[in-house]
Amino acid sequence: MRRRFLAAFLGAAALTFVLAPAASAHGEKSQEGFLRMRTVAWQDVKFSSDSLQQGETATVSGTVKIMDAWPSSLAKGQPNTCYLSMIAPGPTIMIKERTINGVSAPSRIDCAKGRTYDFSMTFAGRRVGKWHVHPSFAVKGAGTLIGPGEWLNVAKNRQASATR
Ligand SMILES: [Cu+2]
Repeated sequence: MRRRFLAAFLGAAALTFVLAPAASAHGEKSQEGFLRMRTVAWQDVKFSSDSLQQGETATVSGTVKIMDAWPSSLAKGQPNTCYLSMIAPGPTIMIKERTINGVSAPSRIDCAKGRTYDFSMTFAGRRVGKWHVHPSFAVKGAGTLIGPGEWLNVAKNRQASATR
C-alpha cells in the first residue's frame, strides 16, 4: 500500500516536472491584457545570439512604441519619463551600451505617447547558467513593461579564469 502511494506520488511529481515548462509563460505574456494592448508595443525584437561566454557581449534590438491608446489611469495618461533596460533573474548579465533612436542613452529619456523608439542594448554574460531575459521599458508613474524574452546560455569563460 505504501509502495503504491509512493509510486503514485513519484508519478505525479514526474508529471509536474515534465509539464512545468509548458506552464512557464511569463514576461510580456504574463502581463494583463490591457497592459499589452494599450501601453507599449514591441516590434522586431531580436537577440544577436542566445549563447555567450562570461564577459562576451550580445545585442538585443527592436522597436518599442508608446501607444496612443495609453490608459489615462497610468502615469496620469501622459508618460513623460522612460527608462529602457533589461529584466534578468539577478546579476546574470550586464548592460554595456544602450542606444535609442541612434543616440547613446545611458540614462532615462524624455518620452511621450505615440512616439516610437528604435533601440539596441549590448550586454555581457556575467553568471554561468541558462537565463530568461527580456527588454523592458519603465514608465515613471506606471511601472515596468516587459518585452519578448529569450533563453540565454551563459557559459564559463575558461580563458578569463585561467588568467585570473
Ligand atoms: Cu522571461
